Amino acid sequence: MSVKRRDHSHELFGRAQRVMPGGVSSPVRAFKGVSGEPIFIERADGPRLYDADGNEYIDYIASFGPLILGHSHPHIIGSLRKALPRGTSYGAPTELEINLAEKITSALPAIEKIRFVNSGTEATMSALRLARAFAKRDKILKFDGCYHGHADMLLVQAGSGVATLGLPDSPGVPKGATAETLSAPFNDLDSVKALFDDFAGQIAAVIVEPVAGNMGVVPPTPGFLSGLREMTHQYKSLLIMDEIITGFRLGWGGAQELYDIKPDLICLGKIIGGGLPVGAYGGRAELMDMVAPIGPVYQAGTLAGNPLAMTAGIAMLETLQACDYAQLESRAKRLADGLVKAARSAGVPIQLNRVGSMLTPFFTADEVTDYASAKRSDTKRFAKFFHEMLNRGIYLPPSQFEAWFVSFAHSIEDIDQTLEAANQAFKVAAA
Ligand code: HOZ
Repeated sequence: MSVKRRDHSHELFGRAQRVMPGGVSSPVRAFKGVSGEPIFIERADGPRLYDADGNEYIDYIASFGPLILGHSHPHIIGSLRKALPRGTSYGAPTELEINLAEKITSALPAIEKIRFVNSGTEATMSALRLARAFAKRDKILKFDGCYHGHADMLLVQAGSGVATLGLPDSPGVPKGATAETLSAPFNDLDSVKALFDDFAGQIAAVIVEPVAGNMGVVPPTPGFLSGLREMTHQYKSLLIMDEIITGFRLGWGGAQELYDIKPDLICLGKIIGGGLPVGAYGGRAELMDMVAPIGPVYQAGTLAGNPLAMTAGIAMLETLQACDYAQLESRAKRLADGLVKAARSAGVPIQLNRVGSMLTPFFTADEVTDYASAKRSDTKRFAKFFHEMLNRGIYLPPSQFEAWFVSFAHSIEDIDQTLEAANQAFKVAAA
């Protein structure tokens, strides 16, 4: 499956750049983190993407996480086909919202009530507004390298595209917007404690990706999440888990079940929309009932609870509920183990971080436990590896600081084909 030419993609990129900044709708996709030009996709099926020149790739982006069943899953596409003739948006409630809300609340007991929004950015922004209103405090605490969307107050030491492009915290964000945002190193409870002591009675909430996925995959060290839970209780602050990536990916109960933590608020997105734009935040009824129209905390959206997104989300969760996450785990482990072996035999030092079906090979010999250690990776070598893989028909996230996602659609043959390519790619990257 070696890739031949990308003339049509090149032509499309030229057109795209004339009318869109960087030719893309979201920065990481522009390949700036690996140089070269983005590939324009025409269609996708199962674990595969097909580009505008007819080249085929085994995909490990999965739309940056949502497509845990692979592309164009028949139940999701079939449900959307049936839903389409009924209209695309009503600006009025539907039974679909109730059905999806019931599915989510039954899977995640910490969510008693949920509000649907259109993106992860909206989910975190709204959850933080609610937390501030509840706690009657203004400060929030996040972690370096975690990314919770692009709301002004959260663009502080952010991961994802900000890390990929090596940007300072964004111009255009007024100082006032981030003045109440504190940031601590991930996995560093002592720093969190110090901030709680320094800003006693001022921190409304701690927001965390339970498994960081936007500086590459960085698992929580044992005791980190439970330590956050204890400390937030002790200081009467809320714990917000951003499960936009991990929700329904690390298991039916997400990271909160895996690590046995009950957060106050949870942010969701990606998988719960089945590949359509969606976000959600939820938690205890006492908290959620502070949201308008019952309570005074305002938050709204024209396309929120969109019937097509709800339909795709329901179909996704219906299918996922019957899936065996152990199978996904074993495929991801096969890939991770094979990558370590291939890198070792090529003499390329890597640090492979993996939790379930999320993984990142960091191009460094040292352990990666936080943003500072992630940034010590050899991003030039990663870029070389990335292009060698791409030319062999393997589509990876175009950044050292994004997660690879294994889906239920990846077969053992797909994984082994990927490893064959990796064997060669590591050898070239070693040079
Ligand atoms: N923040 C997203 C990945 N972590 C970017 C998604 C995209 O570019 O599609």
